[in-house]
Amino acid sequence: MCTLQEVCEELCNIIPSSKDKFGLSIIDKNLLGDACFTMLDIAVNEFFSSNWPRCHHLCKVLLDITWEHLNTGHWKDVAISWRYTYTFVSLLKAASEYALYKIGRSYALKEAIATCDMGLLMGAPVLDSILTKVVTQLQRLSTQTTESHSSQNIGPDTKCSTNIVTQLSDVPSLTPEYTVDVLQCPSLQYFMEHHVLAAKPVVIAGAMEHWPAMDLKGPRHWSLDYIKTTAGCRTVPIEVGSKYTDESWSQKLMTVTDFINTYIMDPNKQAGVGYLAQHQLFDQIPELLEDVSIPSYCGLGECADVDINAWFGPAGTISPLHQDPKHNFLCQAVGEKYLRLYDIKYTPQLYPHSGYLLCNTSAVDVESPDQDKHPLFSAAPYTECILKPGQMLYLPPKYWHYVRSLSVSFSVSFWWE
Ligand SMILES: O=C(O)CCC(=O)C(=O)O
Repeated sequence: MCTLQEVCEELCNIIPSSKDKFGLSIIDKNLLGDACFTMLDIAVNEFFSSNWPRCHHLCKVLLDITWEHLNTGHWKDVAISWRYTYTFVSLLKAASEYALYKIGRSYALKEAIATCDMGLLMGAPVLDSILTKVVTQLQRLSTQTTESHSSQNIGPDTKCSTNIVTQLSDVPSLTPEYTVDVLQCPSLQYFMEHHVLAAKPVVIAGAMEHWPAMDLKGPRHWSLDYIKTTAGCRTVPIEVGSKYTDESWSQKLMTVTDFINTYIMDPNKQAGVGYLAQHQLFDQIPELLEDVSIPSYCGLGECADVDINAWFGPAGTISPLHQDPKHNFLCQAVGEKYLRLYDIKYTPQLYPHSGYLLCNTSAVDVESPDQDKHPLFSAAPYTECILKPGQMLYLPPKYWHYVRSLSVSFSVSFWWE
């Protein structure tokens, strides 16, 4: 038997201690309907009675029902109450799984971590982002268990750190007069005047040297072992296919370790190209945020919010020519990327897709354009660069950019306003 008190203590007492502190009142009862809300109410009662198998079973049913609502119509039209429900139920299910793990179901700890990740990916934050806190603690407990097992089995010194192999492939030759300027840590004032106000891209070098992720000898250097240890058991969305405009492109959920083994380590690319792209990994795993640093230039923005996204993948990932609404620093932590850039004034020569969803994306295959379909494209002036580790590219809002990785690569983008 594992009591509610034990579960709550091991999860750092962050789970509310009684039903009335649970905060279910933010859910619109009418929207959920009587049957669904009653089932949720019973699941909470079972949770507070430490009836783990029953609570777990009800949560599975509730997540199935909620999943249907989350996947009907456009994501932006999904009522927030369904997303709150998904988060609350994920929390109950993860805590029940932890209790089941404590009474002998050894795989249930991994399940609890995956349950929290699904809640983080599909739900909406409740109770002061409780799922992030719970999963951080579950991950800590899981790492302690793994470490105690591996020290029993192989001893502490047998672990070696696998640096990410960043061999380059298909490197394009750049035309010197088209290459983007590279500046060594310009002053804020110079950067503001010559790049932000002039809406002109620039590569900044020497401004990422203090990142723990970049410190080859430090404990937080982004080796494969480090990424697996810090994030390996976490579930993330992976884009599969060479680019998101292809018919065969799809998305799937997998753990970071499975992603690395399948798409980064396999030199034959049997599974095709997989890309952990535009994912708010640092919100999901706040520990990783300690490895990077928001570029000080973002302080020039009027709004303090900065959207941080991870872009981790093998050589050959392609982000088709597209534009984003905010200022961007694309920071290269591992490996190299080729970028082709077009000023917004050349938009008519770039053939944006028609239709709401892809109107920020060009229909042109930048490195192999179809002259018949897109005759104006080849005359559009552009600049280009190969972004190297430790360099960050500034992109003004709406500036068109095409990105192809030349090696295994990990970039972090900072979008600011
Ligand atoms: O690195 C990539 O593949 C794309 C990055 C990008 O489009 C961005 O940061 O806005």
